[in-house]
Amino acid sequence: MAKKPAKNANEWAISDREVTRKDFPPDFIFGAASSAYQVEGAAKEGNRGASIWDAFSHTEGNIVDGSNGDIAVDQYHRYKEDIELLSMLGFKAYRFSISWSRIFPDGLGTKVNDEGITYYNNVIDALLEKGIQPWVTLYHWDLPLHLHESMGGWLNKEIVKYFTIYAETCFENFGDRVKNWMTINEPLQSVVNGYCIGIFAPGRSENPSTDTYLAAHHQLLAHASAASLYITKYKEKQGGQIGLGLDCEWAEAWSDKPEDVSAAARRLDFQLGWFLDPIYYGDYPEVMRKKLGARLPQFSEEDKNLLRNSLDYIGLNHYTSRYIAHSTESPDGHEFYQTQEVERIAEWEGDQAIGGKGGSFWLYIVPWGIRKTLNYIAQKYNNPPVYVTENGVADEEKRSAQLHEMLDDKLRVNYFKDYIAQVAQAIRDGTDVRGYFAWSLLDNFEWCLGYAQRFGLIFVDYDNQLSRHPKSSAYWFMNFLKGDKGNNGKEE
Ligand code: GBH
Repeated sequence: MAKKPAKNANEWAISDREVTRKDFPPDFIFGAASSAYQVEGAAKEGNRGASIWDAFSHTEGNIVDGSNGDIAVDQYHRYKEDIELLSMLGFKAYRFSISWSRIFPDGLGTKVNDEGITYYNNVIDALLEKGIQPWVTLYHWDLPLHLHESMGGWLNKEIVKYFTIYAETCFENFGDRVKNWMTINEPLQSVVNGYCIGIFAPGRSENPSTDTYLAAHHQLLAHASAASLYITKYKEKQGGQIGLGLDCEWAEAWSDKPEDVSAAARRLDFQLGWFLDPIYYGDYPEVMRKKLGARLPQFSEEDKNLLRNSLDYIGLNHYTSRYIAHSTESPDGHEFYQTQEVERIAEWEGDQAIGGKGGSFWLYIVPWGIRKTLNYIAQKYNNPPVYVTENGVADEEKRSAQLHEMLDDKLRVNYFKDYIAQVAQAIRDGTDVRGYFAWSLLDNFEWCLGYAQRFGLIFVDYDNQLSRHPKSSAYWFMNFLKGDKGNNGKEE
């Protein structure tokens, strides 16, 4: 790319003063997030069954540093210490996921594993004791291995039934205390990386042009089935809410040319519309239907009814943004972008980029992108309640760094300040954003990238018994949240 975007993103820069807790309504909820396979460890304890991530990470060549989540950061044994840290920092919510194969080791839903129930009961009770709301994700990518091996996992429609049994078991056992549920985290990442590119479990890329859309279709139906069950049978009694977690990069048109403008719109349809249009408008976005034809599965009338109103809120996971240009060539090099006919541009002309570089090759720091994404959701889907359920950045790689250097994470402090200021701005713009979760409480197992990518507010010393050390960003949150009464009442 030898040209510059016509638009100057800096027009979206806002105020020079630092964001404060008072820029948000008193009942706005601030929390930190994690997921089971990334933090729990204890892979063979508590009668837990294997998941597709155990199999995938134990296959040579799949994880950059050859690691796996067998021990992870051992939250299974250290949850009390971690909850103590959350409380010290002043967070009022903790988003974590339940490992399906701890509840049903083979996924089949015939016999509940009591040890799994006990573990999550302990976590939930320990959180509530500290006045921290448990935000529970039912599926954060760790499908019981048996469901994959015996029936094809997400490629088989039967999975909807098993997911619903598992979800109901969770509502029944935990719903007296858990008031905030998320069915599935980032279906897009799990199907594109798992069934198209093959860099996530289950590591398939054999039929990218069909499997990807089929797996997503079944995740949507599983969401709809579990969420409508909750809404009709549990919501009133238990007084909670249920949502779906979607990841979205902001797509800024590369130029004002109509083909770039429509490429950017298409990109958003392939990220968010893929999952939200069926829920809000009863079918996949028109542009997906046109480009994918018969490769895109169809919804029955019954599916459509279940999907409609299957959400109390949208969980938005947002990290970064890209310029989007029209392209039939797919320099990104794979099926998924080829079908969309888009090119994602982060850097051009050698020295120009959409934003500063975070510690991961894929993450550019573009604070205004979160405001635009939130405003886009409000405008396109009639201003639904949204929680930012993940936002964060990895540390810069510092190979021989001393502990004190790793703890002084200025890059992350600035990232949070700037992104959170843009969330406040989105609220002033009129969007219904109700909460924000930092990813992640602790450094953890970053999927195919292993342990080298550290997203934590709290440093985990992998060379020293997994000891926990809050980084500057953790203390930034502590100051920011001072005096936060959370959902319990008025601000001081
Ligand atoms: C989220 O995914 C996940 O929900 C969370 O579990 C994860 O830890 C967090 O973000 C940070 O990544 O191109 O081969 O390097 C966000 C989507 C998926 C984007 C992985 C970056 C890198 C895969 N991320 N992807 S690769």
